[in-house]
Amino acid sequence: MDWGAIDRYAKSLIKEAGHRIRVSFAGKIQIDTKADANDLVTDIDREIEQFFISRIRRDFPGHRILGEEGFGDDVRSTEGVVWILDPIDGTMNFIHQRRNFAISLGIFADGIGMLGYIYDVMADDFYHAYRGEGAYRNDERLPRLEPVAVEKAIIGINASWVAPNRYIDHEAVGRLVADCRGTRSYGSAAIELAHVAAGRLDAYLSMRLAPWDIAGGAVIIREVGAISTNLRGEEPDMLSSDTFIAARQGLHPSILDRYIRLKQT
Ligand code: 2AM
Ligand code: CA
Ligand code: CA
Ligand code: CA
Repeated sequence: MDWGAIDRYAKSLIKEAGHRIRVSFAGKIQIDTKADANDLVTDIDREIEQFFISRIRRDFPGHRILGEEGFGDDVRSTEGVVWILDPIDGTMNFIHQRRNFAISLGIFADGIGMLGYIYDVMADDFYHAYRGEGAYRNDERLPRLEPVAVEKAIIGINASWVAPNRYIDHEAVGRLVADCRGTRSYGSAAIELAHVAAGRLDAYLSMRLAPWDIAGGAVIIREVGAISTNLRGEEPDMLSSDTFIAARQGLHPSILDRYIRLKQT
């Protein structure tokens, strides 16, 4: 497999998709809901996914595509090359803020993350990684992350964690929020993972993420020595949704051991 050629192809495809998204703001965007009233999708999410899929199918007919909006393949195994795509991660930000959303793509071979991309479209920040070859922001190498203690960590976490919820003991997480240096919430899993990779966040936690939310970011953060797992400490599975944490080494076990009490769901 010529991963260098696939890497160049994926980068130019993502840049073109980003351009299409920016242009879309000139027209009217149609907003629909999915599972509930706050689960939003637009015609642009669908168009961008279809744009990727038509190109990848034309140029890499042996590869499969797993995309959030469902235009790709019915992927039930990790065999072969699988492109895992979120055409717009942070759709609510896309609609309400017109910024703070990203294109996220991970390219996996037999379940191993080979290439990862996060494109913060409006900031024009492009993050990429090639397994074993390091992670980059706008072609500048990101340094390996040093360990940090909870007391000095900035943690990406949604406010819903500290209200009673069905996934975790919110009082234990409340102690994490109190003990750490500060918390942030950006509304795009991909952008939060890019911040972890770049050292602007020390950890990011989510109660429920899908493979397309994390596929690109997982490849990128691994290259700077950070760890991503579910909240049981297991490697993320690229075929189903689960809880999620990405953090620097050292911080990852201390958060899970000291502050995360999962409910039986
Ligand atoms: P989306 O914008 O692509 O839907 C918001 O906090 C983050 O969670 C975004 O990355 C968003 O991705 C993701 N998200 C929203 N609803 C989700 C769901 N039901 N399952 C998994 N991830 C979700
Ligand atoms: Ca969505
Ligand atoms: Ca997403
Ligand atoms: Ca999405």
